[in-house]
Amino acid sequence: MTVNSSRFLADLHALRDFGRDGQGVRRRAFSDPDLAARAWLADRMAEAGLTPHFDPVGNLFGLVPGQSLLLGSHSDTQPEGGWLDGALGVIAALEVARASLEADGRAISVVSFQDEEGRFGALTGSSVWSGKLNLAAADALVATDGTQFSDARARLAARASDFVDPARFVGFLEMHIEQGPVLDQAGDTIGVVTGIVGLRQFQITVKGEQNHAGTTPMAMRRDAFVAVTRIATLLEDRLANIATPKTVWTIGHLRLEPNASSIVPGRAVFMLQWRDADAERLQRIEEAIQGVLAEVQGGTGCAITFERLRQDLAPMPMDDMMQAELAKAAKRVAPGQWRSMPSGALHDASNVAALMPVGMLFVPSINGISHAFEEDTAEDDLVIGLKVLAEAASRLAPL
Ligand code: HGY
Ligand code: MN
Ligand code: MN
Repeated sequence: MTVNSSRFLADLHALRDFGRDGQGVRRRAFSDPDLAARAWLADRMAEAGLTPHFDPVGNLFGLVPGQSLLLGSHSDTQPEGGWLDGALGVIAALEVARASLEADGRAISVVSFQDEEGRFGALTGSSVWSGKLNLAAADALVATDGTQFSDARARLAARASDFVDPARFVGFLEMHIEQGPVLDQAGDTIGVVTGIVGLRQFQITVKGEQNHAGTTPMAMRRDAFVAVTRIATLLEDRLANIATPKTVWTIGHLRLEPNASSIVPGRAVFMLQWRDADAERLQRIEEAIQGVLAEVQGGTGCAITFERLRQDLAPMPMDDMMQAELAKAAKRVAPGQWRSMPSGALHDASNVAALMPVGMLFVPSINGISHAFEEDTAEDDLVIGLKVLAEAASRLAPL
């Protein structure tokens, strides 16, 4: 098959316009731009000769009849997202499937999973499709903006059909930007992914005592924000002898109440997530975190509780045969410009790996930036990645 790189790039730039904000994109799951993007994608799938199929949770498939290889990623974004995170894998999949149909080639289907970026849960669309999260539990998920998943997905109810049977696919390939600095710093173009990290996340609530910022002596305060800062600082210390240089933990969402400059904050709610490639180390970190929470509770007099958010995402190795086919294609298309490497970011491939053989390939992120409007990749690298994906898919897909 021969992919059409200008058509691929034109579709990629067209998708960018749904929710565009300067160089980046705001296209949260089930937002207006997301629904408009999915409608446009469904039309492009139909024009390509694929059958568009929305499932009950907003996953959009472009199907060929019978058994096929599934290619895809996600088209929703972070609140401040880059234009390529997810979108690249969806449009690359569309171009490869389209080119294969034009060449009467092998059977390739396409998917854009919904809510990979976790407005509601974590990789919500592929979690439900893969059976890791049941629909009722997903429907109960509430976004930080108060929207409930059941209400959000109702926006696509008119187009929703049943869940696609995973048994119709022989495997899944996802092309994605690296979202980190490795390829960019090494001057490589292709990463063949060996495995995807695991992730755990707590929602932590700190209850102190709301009081007057002028009349409350420091020694009498139960300041929720002070407790949060102590937790963050102690984590550095307590995780130092557990973590490796690849272990990460992040406090990325914090609500301080009542969030007023003359009031000692009485309540804080924040998300703490941690990631590692080793399941046992994820557990040890969780135990250390619980120790830190107890210690800070004792030291500040604040009541500190936690709730595990998002179903656990275990570290997931990529299929050996898929890796071998991607490496073979990378060797031919980008000789001396490729490497095998782990993924520090999560991907729907983690969930799909529970159902079928899965492989992933990366292209570089300029300066390693992602989950930011500045996210970008050289177009030549995007096209090289497309060609590697096409070559591997043409060998893996059924006739
Ligand atoms: O957070 C992640 O790793 C993914 O980009 N949602
Ligand atoms: Mn992504
Ligand atoms: Mn992302």
